[in-house]
Amino acid sequence: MTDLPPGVRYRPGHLGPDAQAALVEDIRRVVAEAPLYVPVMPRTGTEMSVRMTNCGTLGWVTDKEGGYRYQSRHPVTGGAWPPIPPRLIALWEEVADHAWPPEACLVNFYDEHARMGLHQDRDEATFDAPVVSVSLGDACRFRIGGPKRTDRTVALRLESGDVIVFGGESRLAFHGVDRIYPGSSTLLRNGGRVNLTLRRVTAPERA
Ligand code: MD3
Ligand code: FE
Repeated sequence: MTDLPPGVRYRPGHLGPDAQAALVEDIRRVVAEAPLYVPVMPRTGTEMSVRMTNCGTLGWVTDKEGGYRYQSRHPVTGGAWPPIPPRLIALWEEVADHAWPPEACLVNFYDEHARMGLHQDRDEATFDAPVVSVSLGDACRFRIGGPKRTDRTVALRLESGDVIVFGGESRLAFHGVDRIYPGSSTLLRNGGRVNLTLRRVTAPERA
């Protein structure tokens, strides 16, 4: 097995078929209220190939003028994000090993051509909490390295139902999605891959 960076807790097949199907129904309801939109890179205005939406009190968005940020409203509809479905809150409580609840759940949809370049997640005000990732639908080749862009990377095939927790020193690791494996899952009727990331965005205030 590939050696993963310290701080990564990989749980292949953590979600069984029924749990995966239930999450897909939850996400269909989220997307009905907060439609997938086309995120655009800061400054260049280049469209990303991944389609995105969010649930939670805060959602991650990007556009040409405003750049990468969290905000409480959908950039297209202007409505508040729908709440994080209870079964995702329960999953966080089960695997995150963190005292505070997630504030954001980013929903990434990949069609067969979509990918995500190597990047760090550092738009959050605290890195104390881990990021919890859930893969649904078609498999992908996921790549993760270290805290420097030039660090050696390892690739991993993520399958539907896999859950990964990125905590500790892996929280600032560079990572990306090289490719989707079309037709590798029948979970989504029209194919593609959904990735959910549960995150803490703000630092909890001290008592
Ligand atoms: C490691 N998403 O949304 S999930 C992202 O599959 C993102 O959609 C990918 O990278 C996807 O930012 C990868 C795995 C993941 C997510 C967040 C991380 C790995 C991470 C944050 C820190 C370190
Ligand atoms: Fe990321």
